Amino acid sequence: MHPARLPAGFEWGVSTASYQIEGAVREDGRGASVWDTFTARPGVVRNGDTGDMACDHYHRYREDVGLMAGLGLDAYRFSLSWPRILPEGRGRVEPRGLDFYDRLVDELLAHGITPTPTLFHWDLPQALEDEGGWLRRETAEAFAAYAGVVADRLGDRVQRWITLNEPFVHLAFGYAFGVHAPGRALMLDALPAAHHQLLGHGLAARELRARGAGEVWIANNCTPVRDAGSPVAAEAYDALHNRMFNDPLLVGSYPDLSAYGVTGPEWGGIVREGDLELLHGSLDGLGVNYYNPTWVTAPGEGAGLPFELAEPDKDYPRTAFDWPVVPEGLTELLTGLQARYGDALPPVWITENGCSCDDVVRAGGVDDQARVDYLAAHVDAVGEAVARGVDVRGYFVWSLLDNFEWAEGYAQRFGLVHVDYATQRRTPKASYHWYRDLIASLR
Ligand code: GBH
Repeated sequence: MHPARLPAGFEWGVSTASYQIEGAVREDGRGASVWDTFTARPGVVRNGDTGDMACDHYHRYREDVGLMAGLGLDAYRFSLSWPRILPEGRGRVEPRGLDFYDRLVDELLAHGITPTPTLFHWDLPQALEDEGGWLRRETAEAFAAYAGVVADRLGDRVQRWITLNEPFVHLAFGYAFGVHAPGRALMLDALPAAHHQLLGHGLAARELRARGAGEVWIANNCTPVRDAGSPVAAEAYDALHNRMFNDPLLVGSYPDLSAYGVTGPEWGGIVREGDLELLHGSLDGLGVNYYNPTWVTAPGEGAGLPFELAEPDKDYPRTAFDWPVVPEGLTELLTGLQARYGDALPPVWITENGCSCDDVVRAGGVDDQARVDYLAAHVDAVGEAVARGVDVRGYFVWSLLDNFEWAEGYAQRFGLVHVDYATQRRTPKASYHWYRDLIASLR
């Protein structure tokens, strides 16, 4: 650890997302989301798990904020369930949905924790999906109206907003491969969902700013790309995963995908006049979600994509999810962003980082030494990036609690706090105590 390398005022946080923790999916007038629909389909989520109950955070948020206070956190990143607030996606507002987030924000502020809400973490109102979801421009407009409704209610106490979580992962898993909701397998025909999400970000940023709502960030999943046999394929992957979601916001253009035989979102009038101007410069902060690098090689015959994912070149340790553990990848990622975007790169927050482990539950507590090692090494990697001149302002662990891990259901656990789903009992793990001590040692 090199805590001295982290600037004064560096923020420590944790992240969660609405569908993954809240439960209460049919309470207080909440409308259905695409994840309610998707999890009702047989065979798409491990063990048939759903978010119906999840961590029951909707009813236990006070206890959960207490756990955050015990960590000594500066900030909490959570997401708002759009269909709790607008059950049909637009139009009629459900006041009980807004009331929940109002209470949560007040509880956080009472403990000195800065609320850092994300407006969209993948749980689109089903009513909007029925109209075509993010494949349609109208969804971006509905998103902006939703942002305005939320800012009108919370903007007096919330001063930073994250518009979208990982538009790349939502595009790829939800629309291109169909392993997440809404379960569409459109491959490259999914690309309009990239632009419409980003447009939603831009339109929402405008609504937020019109209400004097403080800072606007996005949380992009970023990965350093490693060439495992084809430099062109590696470049193509970097363009699709990273640059497609950072370039329009930071330099005002999409990467040239035609170089890789891909028709970009410019195609067929998806990107309209004025869109790129709206996106360019729309960020006050860049949220970076980092898990691991990606190894890429040339596509096989008829693959339909300009790359193929490859195995790592070395025997890296693996998480319980089998993801390679490569902390230096985070330093490489951050210095790479700085090198690519220079002065156009706003301050960066690591808005997610963490791992799933084979936690050992004992009478006296939960042993998750692998998570402690993972987090310590990644915090150190952030320190190294700061030492090399990258303006990183904070670090959020994914996640506070074990929770609904999308297609893996409850099988993968990412929490600093163990959740016994049968009783909803929360038990802080060794990593919780480690994080608390780290934060305290840097005060
Ligand atoms: C995030 O997505 C989400 O924002 C969050 O909701 C989720 O719970 C959390 O991370 C944990 O999954 O095939 O070995 O190269 C993360 C997106 C996409 C990151 C898959 C890691 C592949 C690892 N992830 N990726 S590997």
